[in-house]
Amino acid sequence: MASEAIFPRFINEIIGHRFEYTYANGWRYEMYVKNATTIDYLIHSGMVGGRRVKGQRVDLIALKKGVYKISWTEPTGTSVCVTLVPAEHVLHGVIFFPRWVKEHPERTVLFQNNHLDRIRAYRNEGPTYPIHVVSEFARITAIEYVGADNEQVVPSSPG
Ligand code: FER
Repeated sequence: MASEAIFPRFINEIIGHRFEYTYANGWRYEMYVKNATTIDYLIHSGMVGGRRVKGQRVDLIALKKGVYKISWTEPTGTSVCVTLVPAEHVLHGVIFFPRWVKEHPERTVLFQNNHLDRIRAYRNEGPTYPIHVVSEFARITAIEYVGADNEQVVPSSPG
């Protein structure tokens, strides 16, 4: 991918970090950048508060030193694009929720890794449209370096 060729070395500066942040709408999230292609995360509050995901594949790029963009599509069909400027404790997220998640957010509030077949069945059932777009800035309230590929940062859960 062309974007990876521009600032490959800067990507190493975000890998292994855990971020806590609160969107302007009050939604509180925690994201661990596990490696160059993977995040784990917890959603503490908001429309899908209580949701937990390990091993989400993402596209991670650096626009320049200190400015990162992480984009992905969930098994739910939800797509997310988060731009982070850690040094300024700020990020911006755009979340594109399929209609079924907007109508039944509780169906996605679980430790997703234990329920992938059910989640994919919901996704395939839909409805997908109209997409519910949430575009918000967030304040980063905590940054911690915990190292790459650390499975303890976002632990598995029975739920
Ligand atoms: C984020 C915004 C949205 C994020 C995750 C999501 C880990 C995921 C939403 C969903 O799965 O419904 O900043 O960070």
